[in-house]
Amino acid sequence: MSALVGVIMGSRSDWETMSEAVKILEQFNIPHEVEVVSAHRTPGKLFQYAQTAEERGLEVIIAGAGGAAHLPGMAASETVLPVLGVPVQSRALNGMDSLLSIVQMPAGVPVGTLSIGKAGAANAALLAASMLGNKYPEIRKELEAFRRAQTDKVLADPDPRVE
Ligand code: RP5
Repeated sequence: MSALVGVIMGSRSDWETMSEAVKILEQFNIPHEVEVVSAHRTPGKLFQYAQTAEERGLEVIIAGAGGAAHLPGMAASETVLPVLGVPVQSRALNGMDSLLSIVQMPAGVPVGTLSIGKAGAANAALLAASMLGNKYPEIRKELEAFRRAQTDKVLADPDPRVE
């Protein structure tokens, strides 16, 4: 099966964060592709990526970027596929710059913005699984099993004093 989720990021330096999304996609056996696509350094590639995403079979795009993080918004401007934005934790401003750049889209071109950093990346993949689960029952099953296991783990070990 061709990739259903496209994971893009502004720089190789974003990989440490975005690999958390890819781990979940792998765990759920969701076909995906991963690529560095920069809004500032490779704008032509970004437009081509977003313009061809749907015809190539992608159903969701996860885009992570840091600093002046235009990647998710610019990708969303060139496709009607859902775009999930992950604000990468920048060194200078701790990711507040990334968050505000991604979340404050003007009405008309939405980006589903997740939280800053690794938790946001993991949640972007879980949200992608949730969207795809409406159409692909096997992905829905993986997501349900993940949530069940998470709940069982907490319930099985409720005393925080015991290591
Ligand atoms: C953004 O600039 C990238 O998404 C990255 O988070 C940030 C810094 O990039 P590098 O200078 O580390 O390549 O475009």
